[in-house]
Amino acid sequence: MRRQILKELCMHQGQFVSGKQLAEHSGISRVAVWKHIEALKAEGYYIQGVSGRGYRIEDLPNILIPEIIEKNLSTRIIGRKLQLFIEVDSTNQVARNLLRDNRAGEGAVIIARQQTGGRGRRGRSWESPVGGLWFSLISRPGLALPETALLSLVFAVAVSRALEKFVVSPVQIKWPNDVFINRKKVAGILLEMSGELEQAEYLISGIGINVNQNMIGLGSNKLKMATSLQIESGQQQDLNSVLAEVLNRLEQYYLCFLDNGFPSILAEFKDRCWHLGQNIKVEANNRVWQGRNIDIDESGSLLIDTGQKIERLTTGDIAVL
Ligand code: BT5
Repeated sequence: MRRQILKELCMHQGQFVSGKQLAEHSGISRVAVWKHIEALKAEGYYIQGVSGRGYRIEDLPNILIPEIIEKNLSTRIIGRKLQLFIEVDSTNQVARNLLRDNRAGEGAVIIARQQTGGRGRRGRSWESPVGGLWFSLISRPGLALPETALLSLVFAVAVSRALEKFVVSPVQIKWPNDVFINRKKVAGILLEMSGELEQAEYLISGIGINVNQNMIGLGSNKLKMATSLQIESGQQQDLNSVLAEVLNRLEQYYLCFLDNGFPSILAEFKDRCWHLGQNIKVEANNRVWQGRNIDIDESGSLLIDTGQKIERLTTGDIAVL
């Protein structure tokens, strides 16, 4: 019922909708409508109530409405089942719980307005306030684990391609899967999988995108190297449109990868990598390598020429020197 009221307010963006109309359309009393409105406000929605006029929703860009997202989807699999949560610890954890209970189908997407315990790679944390897109995609690509892991690079390309629609600057990638605009991180990807080496049982792809956070929202001191679509484009973006665009691109690249393999996407990956050809430092497994990043190969590995030999790395954190 609460979602129905929210949807009606969103459909009349910027206009007042009377309590009477909301009550009639939902089949409940006006007092019950008022109670739902109060609950929505407590969830963080900005709803203005003026006596004699009704209710009006503000700050529409930050409201996720599954029906609006679905309207903009051109996918067959990804996002056809969307589950929206107000607040969770981590959407990857919710996805894991759903899989444990056998309640998650292929292509299911779990989104949260905010996360209290958003996770990055290697135990790092991920800031996830209201205004960003925090979601996890469940899939079963039916590939061996090493091939499945390549999807983190594939998805970095898909997210970059999608975000390019909302900014003028190029959207670039830092290997293996960080998405950057003007050398600042706008999105991150965390892949979690389970299964046998020969075949992954399932894959949870957690994707976090900074959309409508400003410098303060990004916690300017804490995240000096972060940016958002709002900062880069100078305007707020509609979360529903951004998510739909991202899901459409994820499916496009996912299917291309399943049909043609990683080589079909590698050229675009390399084009978007701003550290290719540069001197870099890579930290992985408590070791540090330094040298020129000469290539990224068909297995998604990073090649660096250290001066003594060519090192081939499968994981690590890059800093450009
Ligand atoms: C990542 O880790 O970049 C993966 C982030 C994945 C987040 C999504 S949100 C939905 C799903 N549910 C989850 O719980 N997670 C996924 P990593 O490469 O380890 O980067 C983490 C580092 O990025 C942190 O140590 C910070 O320095 C920085 N960071 C944290 N929050 C950020 C933000 N919102 N924007 C940019 N940088 C951030």
